[in-house]
Amino acid sequence: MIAYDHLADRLTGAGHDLAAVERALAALVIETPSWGYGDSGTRFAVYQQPGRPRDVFERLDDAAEVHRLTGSAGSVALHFPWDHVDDLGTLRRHAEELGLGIGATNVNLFQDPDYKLGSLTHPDAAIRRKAIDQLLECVAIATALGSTAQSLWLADGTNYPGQDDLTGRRRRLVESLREVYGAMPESQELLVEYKLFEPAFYATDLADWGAALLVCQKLGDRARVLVDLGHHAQGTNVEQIVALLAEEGRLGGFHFNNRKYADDDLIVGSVNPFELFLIFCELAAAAGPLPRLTIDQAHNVEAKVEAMVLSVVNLQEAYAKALLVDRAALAEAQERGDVLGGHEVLLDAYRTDVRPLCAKVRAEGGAEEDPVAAHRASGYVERVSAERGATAGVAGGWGR
Ligand code: RM4
Ligand code: MN
Ligand code: MN
Repeated sequence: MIAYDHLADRLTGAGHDLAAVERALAALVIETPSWGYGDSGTRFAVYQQPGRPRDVFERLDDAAEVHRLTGSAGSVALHFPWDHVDDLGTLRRHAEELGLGIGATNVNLFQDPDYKLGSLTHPDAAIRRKAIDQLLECVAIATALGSTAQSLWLADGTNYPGQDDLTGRRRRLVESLREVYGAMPESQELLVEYKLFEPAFYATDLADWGAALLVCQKLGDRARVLVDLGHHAQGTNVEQIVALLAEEGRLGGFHFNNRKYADDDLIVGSVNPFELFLIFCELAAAAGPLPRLTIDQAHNVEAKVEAMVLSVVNLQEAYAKALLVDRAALAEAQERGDVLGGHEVLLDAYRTDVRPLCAKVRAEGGAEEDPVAAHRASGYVERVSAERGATAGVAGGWGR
């Protein structure tokens, strides 16, 4: 606690309302992805990990462990049909018993062979019908589970100029989504994700935030854009996109991860922690509550629960630093036209070692001061490895 007391003295002395910062930090809710606990890999190989969950119930068990350690991961995003169960009531109860909420419902429109040339934009009306029906089924699943968001990422796109009509695909997309949006209950929002490329390599149907935003504006107020940190061109200023969407009231949320090259799904904050901090600076500055914050990482060689724990810790620290930005000093420097003054205000917050603060908030909330060390010492992986055994052919992710 010496480190905390020292930090608290310094921050209080600098005029920060430490209690308010701690309250905001304690209220942080991160959704972790069910698909991040199961098998995943690259197109070259899928490596099975010891203790890998065998079904969605065990994926939720792993998510509960991440929440127990960090205190901020109390919600789980699901992916269908990867998380398909015959009885949704049992799944909902299992989550409740673990103290978890159900986050966004994600639809998988990218693995059925029928979707090879697209789903909601497919040139064949019968395939579009199938994709729309699948989305409508997800709306019903979300309702049964008490989920308040449909999260949509489309793999739709073309590989060659001339393969399909770009305007036609756009029209089909809007028409398909209008039907889905029209069927969604008021309690659900539609999150529209975009991605520059992959699996399509010529033209992705929802390639950027502008394309996603236009669709949302056509649909209605409950359609908002979802920003995945791995889905932009190199060098894109993501925090500026965040500021713009927030200002327009169309920032639906995030898929957090980090990347070096493309959609690498690395631990959030591991490669570019400064970008993560700047994103949280925009979130902390925007009016209203935080948008939906979801981790979207499917790890290949990292230990999955530990990687998720570290991701949540990195998010907590980025948020804590953003809460420590001296907003008055920042505004004053900007007003003065002091180019480096504002920059230095941000750097001062970014360079603050917030680990003792985050540790204290976690401990007060019943979680762990050092979640990664506690996880390693807990024997969790060894225990679930013994319980779950090495089962081949487990569904629920890329490995299936
Ligand atoms: C995509 C995208 C989606 C996720 C799938 C598994 O690249 O990020 O959000 O559901 O991967
Ligand atoms: Mn994503
Ligand atoms: Mn992705």
